[in-house]
Amino acid sequence: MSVVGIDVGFQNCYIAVARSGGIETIANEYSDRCTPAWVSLASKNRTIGNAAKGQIITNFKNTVHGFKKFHGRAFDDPYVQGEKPKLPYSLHKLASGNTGIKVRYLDEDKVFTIEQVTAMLLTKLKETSESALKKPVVDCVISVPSFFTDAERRSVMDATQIAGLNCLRLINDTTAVALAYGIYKQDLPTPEEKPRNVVFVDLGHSSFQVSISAFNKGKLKVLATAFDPYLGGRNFDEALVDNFCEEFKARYKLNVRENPRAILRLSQECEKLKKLMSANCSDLPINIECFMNDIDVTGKMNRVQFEELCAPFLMRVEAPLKAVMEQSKLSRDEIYAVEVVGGATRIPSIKERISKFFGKDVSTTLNADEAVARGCALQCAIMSPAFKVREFSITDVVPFPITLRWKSPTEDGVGECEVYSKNHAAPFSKVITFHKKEPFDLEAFYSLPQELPYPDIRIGRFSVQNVVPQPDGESSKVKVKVRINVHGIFSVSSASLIEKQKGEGEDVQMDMEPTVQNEGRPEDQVREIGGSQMIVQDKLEKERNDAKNAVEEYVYDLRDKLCGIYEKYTTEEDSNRLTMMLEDTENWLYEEGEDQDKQVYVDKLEDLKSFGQPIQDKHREQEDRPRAFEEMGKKI
Ligand code: ATP
Ligand code: K
Ligand code: MG
Repeated sequence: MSVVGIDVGFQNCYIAVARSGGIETIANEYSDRCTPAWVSLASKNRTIGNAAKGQIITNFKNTVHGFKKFHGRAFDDPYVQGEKPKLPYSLHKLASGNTGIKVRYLDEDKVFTIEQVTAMLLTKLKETSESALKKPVVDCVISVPSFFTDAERRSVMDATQIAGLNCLRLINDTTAVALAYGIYKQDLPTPEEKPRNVVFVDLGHSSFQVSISAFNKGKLKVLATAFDPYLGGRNFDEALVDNFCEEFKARYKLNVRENPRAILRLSQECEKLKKLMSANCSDLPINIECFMNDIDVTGKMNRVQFEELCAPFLMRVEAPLKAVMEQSKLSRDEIYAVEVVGGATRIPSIKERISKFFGKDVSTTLNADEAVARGCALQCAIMSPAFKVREFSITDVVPFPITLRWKSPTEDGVGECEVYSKNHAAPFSKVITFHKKEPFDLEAFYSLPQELPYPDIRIGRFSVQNVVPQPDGESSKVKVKVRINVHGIFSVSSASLIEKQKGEGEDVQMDMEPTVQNEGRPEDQVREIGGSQMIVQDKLEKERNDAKNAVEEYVYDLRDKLCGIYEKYTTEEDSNRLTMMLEDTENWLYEEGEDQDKQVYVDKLEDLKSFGQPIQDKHREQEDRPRAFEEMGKKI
């Protein structure tokens, strides 16, 4: 069993694994511990992660990034509609009403579901963990933002399935961080003592999350969470981009907005500038050569200007901090520490605002980039029977209150009740008792639309069938079990009819499977292209490329040697003929040989080798001869 934790960020993904030495964050094939959440589709293959990010300028229409918050969202959702004009790739409304992504892949127009795109990314992260652990990886724990709703979580779970992963738990980002913080702490209060309350703040590229956890030895309980699902480092990049677009328009008469490539390059430079600004107060330059119409552009900005420009975003930092404190009912002096993670907490004025609000310095004892992944791996280790790790119990919370409404065809009584209040403990099962004479429907939805990150309040519909009256014609008692599971997903998990027995007899319980009728998410849209087909395609493309490279390498190698070490083993005439052949092959590789099937390259290489090999053999024979003598000489 594998112990792997994955932080799937809006921008950056990290993987932590358990090895004998403990939890370790691992690097990908670029020796980079961060794998960008980018997927690039092309006419021959897909590239994912660092390589995909490298395609952004050349293949921008088919290079997909910033898709994390399309999970479970309707295409008509205001957020999706707001993102659409900013993206270099196209979005597409799926038959289900959900958001799909439209690209050219294998020379065809293709629409991928968001689950498929995330599955591609997860496949890459799976491979990276497999090469680090040198064994297959299936079991893992994956992080999601604490404000992810049922639909978003189900969508992420579908993606893990397509990628062939078995996600043991979807854990909230800030809860993973709390685990990474608490599990090794030796000095936590005993269970009888007052808990230690710690605030965790995660400001990533796309979102802002805050939570308060109460720690005692061996356990953590999340008290409250709050968030601004739309505040992140990207807002600061966008503010800089807007600023320079205007400036370049005025100074260079360039309409940058009309040129997606230019916008992408400017975004990259603005992000760099933003990061530099975290360490410098003075004027910092931005220079882009041949930006548009062969014009080089330059600009500059200092921190004061930056903060002024970003004031509307900086102002939004306080609200979630306030909200989380109010919900926890703690006073500021009951807060032991404020731990900050997430790349964007490096912005000095963000830190200042957090620290000012709590009246204490923020702590940066956790690794700002890797804490979430480490927490995920720790959770996976706890759940794995194969791995010994300190006992640690985690109680999380429900982010949004959930209401259940019931309806029968004829019996009057449409009723509803809130089954989970905000910050209710999770995971958690509840049994609700109904008195019914006939089958009935249950509908679960979020009670407070204004708190949700999107307008769709639906969670699911469930029907409870086979309900009949008691023999005496009275209503039957029906017990329905509802659950928020370890992933934070709601379900009606079982239903049973209690049959009253006459006289002294015990009541008899009859179990019934409630039928799930989840609307808005047809199962079939998820799996129309399995991940494995694409993996095979990638593998074929890699083999094809390798075969082509082998021809190229052979050409260069043999040409070098013909005027070097092979010179005395061939006649001038043969050597000239072969050199000509190599030159032809080289030209061919750039022309019609540029894009051939693997077998064509294999044959070509064989062909060249039939001329090269005899020379190479002769050379080896000569080289080996004196050595053979030497060895014999030694024996004698
Ligand atoms: P999310 O948590 O929203 O899904 P993520 O996990 O991908 O996103 P992080 O990796 O935590 O996000 O943070 C990335 C953000 O942090 C980017 O906006 C990046 O520009 C920003 N960032 C990283 N380093 C710095 C720095 N030194 N100064 C300012 N911003 C920084
Ligand atoms: K991250
Ligand atoms: Mg993050």
